[in-house]
Amino acid sequence: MRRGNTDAAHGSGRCQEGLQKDNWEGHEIVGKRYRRLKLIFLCVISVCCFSACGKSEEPQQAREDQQAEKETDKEKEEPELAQKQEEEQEHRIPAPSVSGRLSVKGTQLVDEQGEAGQLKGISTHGIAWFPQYVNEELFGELHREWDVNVIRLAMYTAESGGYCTDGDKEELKELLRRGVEYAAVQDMYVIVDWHILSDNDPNLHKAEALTFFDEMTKEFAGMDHVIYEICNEPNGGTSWGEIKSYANEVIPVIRANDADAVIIVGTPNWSQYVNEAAADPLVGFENIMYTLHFYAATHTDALRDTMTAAIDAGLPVFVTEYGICDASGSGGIDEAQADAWIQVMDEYKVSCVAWNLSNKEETSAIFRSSVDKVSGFAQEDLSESGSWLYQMLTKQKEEGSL
Ligand code: IDC
Repeated sequence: MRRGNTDAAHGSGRCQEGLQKDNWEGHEIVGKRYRRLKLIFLCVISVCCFSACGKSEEPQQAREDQQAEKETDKEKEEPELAQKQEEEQEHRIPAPSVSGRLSVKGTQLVDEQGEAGQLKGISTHGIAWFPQYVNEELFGELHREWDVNVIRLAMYTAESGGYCTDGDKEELKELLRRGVEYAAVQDMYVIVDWHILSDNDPNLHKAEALTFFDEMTKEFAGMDHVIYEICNEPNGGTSWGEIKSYANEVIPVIRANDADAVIIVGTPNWSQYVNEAAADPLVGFENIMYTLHFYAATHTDALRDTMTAAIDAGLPVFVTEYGICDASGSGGIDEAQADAWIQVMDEYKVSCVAWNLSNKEETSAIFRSSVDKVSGFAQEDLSESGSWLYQMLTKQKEEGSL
């Protein structure tokens, strides 16, 4: 307020001064001043007009820029959105960096946000026999190019080179450590599989299992991407009761070191009788899932029905091993049955892991037996099982390329 008044007073004083100079010189001075004032006035007006014009163009320009930006964003977002929708439709858990530690809610495997989803991946062959495929390049390639988000490390407990028979325990544990580390670096989940098979009953090597899981879970505690499978395939008449009694001893050992990692428990008859587990599940533990295995050329509707009935009855099922050939791991492929299995697993959001990551001369191996490389695979390096798996995982039904 005060400042305005002072300015006004100054202005009127200057005017009076100019009008008092009534002579030629005075006229001249007044004329000069008048011209100068006119010039200043014109300058001010043109500056104002110019800036006003500029200003009026600015929002227009900004609007156009914003629009263009929005359109580029939209263009960028559209494929991202489509991809997200596709993923949502597919129920795939992307990776540990996105989904964090997994847990079990009802019958479902869920991510850290509680969203249910599937893991899809590949199992190694016995790591004692095919250690060369436990390598970081290959794991990275499987994640990036095959959309694999889980690797299963199969460690046989019996057979030749088995952990509880004549295998080199330290070497085997070292392979597991490396596999767990490579999976972490390559942003995938990993299953540590105590692969009983010819040893039929997990109780046979229970003492060693207890020591092994105690040691491993101490080392891997706090690693969110590690999942434990405590007995691959009980068989040879091993009952659910016997498996339960083994699980009731092994699970507390794991829980003492890792309070909430997902633990997968095998079921009778080569992990097929999930109905028995559904009728009498383990009690008192969280984050437990139950194993079902199938080989599509052998196991068809009847086993699919057993699986869906068990899930419908409330059992969380994880298919930690399957093949699209017969149960020997060889023989012919049944693609129609394989597709029927995938369809029902997708429908029920059942996670699944294909057997096996090797070039062994058997149908279930995903690499051709003539191919010795251990990473950098191309389409022509894949066996029939490998091609099917690659196309299924990457959703390319036509000839895909690596
Ligand atoms: C098979 C391998 C084969 C190996 C054999 C050892 O493919 O090369 O000689 O084990 O006995 C399973 C088992 C899995 C089998 C697989 C195929 O979990 O170890 O691997 N299979 O027979 N259950 C059903 C089939």
